Amino acid sequence: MLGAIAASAWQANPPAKPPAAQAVPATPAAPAEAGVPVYAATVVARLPHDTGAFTEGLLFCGGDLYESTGKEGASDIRRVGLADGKVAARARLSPELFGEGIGCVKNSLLSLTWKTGIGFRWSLPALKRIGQPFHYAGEGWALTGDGRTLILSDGTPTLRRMDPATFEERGRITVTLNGRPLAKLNELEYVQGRILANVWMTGFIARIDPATGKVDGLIDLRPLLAEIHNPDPDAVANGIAYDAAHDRLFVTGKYWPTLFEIRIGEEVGRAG
Ligand SMILES: [Ca+2]
Repeated sequence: MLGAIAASAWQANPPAKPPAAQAVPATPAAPAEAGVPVYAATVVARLPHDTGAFTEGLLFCGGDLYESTGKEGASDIRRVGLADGKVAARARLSPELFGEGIGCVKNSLLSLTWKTGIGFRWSLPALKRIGQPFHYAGEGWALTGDGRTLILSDGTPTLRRMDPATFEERGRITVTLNGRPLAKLNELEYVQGRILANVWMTGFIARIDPATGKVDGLIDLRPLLAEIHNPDPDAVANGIAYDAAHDRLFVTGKYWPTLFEIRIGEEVGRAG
């Protein structure tokens, strides 16, 4: 069972204070085995990935795969060949900036920076800077979109909905796992009505219901981490991209040699 391992990671977060209205349950208590299901990541295909990429963002936009990478002095945004993993086009950020996630809006990209509160827009497929920079409060970790708003992670349990045109806040989602706030939500991907989020330093993807913020499943990437066999503690799982046109889901990580196409497989345990 995965419960003991998962619990040690998740319970580092402070317990939630349930609203008063929920203090007296209106329904019988859940069974003792309650806890969100943990699913295997079934590998469909293995494709090459740049082992020099400190992956912070990964997505398809206009049918092409794009990736953003971090680190001051080495941050870039790149169009990547899916089959060969090679960089087909690249835009570099100013060396003082630490690049973070990217989002797709009308065949353009928006990119974040970590602690500098500044973001940029890029034309596709040329990856040329367009328009003025935009600004936001707090840290920038990752972006994804549901077709109406962009969804921003910042390392806290709160995901913010941002206006794709103005980047003003339009709403918030507080993410909880088994009733407790779940922090360190990192790279994001909106897939068929759910938000998938790498949970930094854990080897799990959280599957989040955007209507409630509740995690309704975890995807176990630890076998993939074991396979890539990189002892560097920074080589975490980070990067989820959904190719909606072909219903394909891809994951990778920082400095990983492999981009995995996966399917969400069978339930292998519960996270208590
Ligand atoms: Ca993504």
